[in-house]
Amino acid sequence: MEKTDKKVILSGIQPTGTFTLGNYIGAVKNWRQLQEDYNCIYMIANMHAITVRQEPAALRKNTMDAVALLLACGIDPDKSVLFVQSQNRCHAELNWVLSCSAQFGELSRMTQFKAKSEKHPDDINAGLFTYPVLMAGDILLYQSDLVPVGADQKQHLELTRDIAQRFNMKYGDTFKLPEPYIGEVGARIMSLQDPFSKMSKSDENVNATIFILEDKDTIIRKFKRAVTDSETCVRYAQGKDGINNLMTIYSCVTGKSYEDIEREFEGHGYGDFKLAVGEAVADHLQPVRDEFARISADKEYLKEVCRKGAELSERIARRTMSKVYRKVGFVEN
Ligand code: ATP
Ligand code: LTN
Repeated sequence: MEKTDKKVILSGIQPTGTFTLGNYIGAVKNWRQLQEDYNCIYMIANMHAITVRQEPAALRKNTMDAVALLLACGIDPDKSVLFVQSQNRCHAELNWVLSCSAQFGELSRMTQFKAKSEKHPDDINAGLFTYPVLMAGDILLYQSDLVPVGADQKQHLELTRDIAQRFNMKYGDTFKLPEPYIGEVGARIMSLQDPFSKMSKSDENVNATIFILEDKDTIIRKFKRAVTDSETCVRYAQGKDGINNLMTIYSCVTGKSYEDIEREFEGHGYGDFKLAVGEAVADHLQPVRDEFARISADKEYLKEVCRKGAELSERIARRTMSKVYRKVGFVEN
């Protein structure tokens, strides 16, 4: 880490449960590859997670499981900085300063805020509203060049740039403006039960979501039940949202193009195709399951990874934080 000729990548994931195939394809799978060419910083966003109600013991367990899962997915703590957000206090500090630049109007326009407030009408807390400010701070603390996320986070990145630009105008050049890094294929994996909504950890219908630690039989069963259409031909086309989603998933885990897939299943029905997708996904995820079982048993190792990650990340973030405090006119300690 910290070779200055490489660009800086930062991304985060919330410890709100086992990762889904959407998280894996849309985010984590790319994170592993990016480690080779960039200075990567990956964060478990546990401060974001409490914007919706969490059971404390479950949050604690999910946080350590998320660290183990990222390691199992190939994030290497010797190549990247891997840390837990709450263990580096710069995130809370920058959040406050930036919240005095972010505008009520722009935060009101965030679609994730609208969706989550509809989903939790009894707990529309201020943290849910200012969630994107905390996220802007995560990114700006590391002077990040690129932020790999799924398509659902694009609006938050645009807001991050707006906040950074406004701060730079007001106080002088402080933050680098980050660019989103959104893969073309797989940026939005859809629910297996409703191809118009994204696959999500918190979907109430268990058949809608593939969790990456599920066993092969469960994965195949869920794919067999996936919603498709009334045709029988496997092809990527408008109006075939269910099949398009399955083709995207198959393409992401096998590396085959849509044309290859259409050719492979010419003359076959949806049943054969769904089975093939289920098998390919389960086989692709098998090493992750094995690694997770191995790594999550070693609690001391996990704690050590977190300790080292917290120290390294705070060392980098503190530089920006000191600059910010100076710029806004806070007196020095
Ligand atoms: P929740 O359902 O609890 O809101 P989530 O599944 O959206 O959570 P996050 O931790 O918010 O998960 O997101 C982690 C990363 O996974 C982000 O980069 C996000 O863009 C990406 N991601 C989430 N869902 C999908 C999806 N269905 N397809 C592609 N990428 C996704
Ligand atoms: N909100 C993000 C998680 C997240 C994040 C970040 C992603 C928190 N901080 C900083 C990229 C950069 C999500 O994926 N739902």
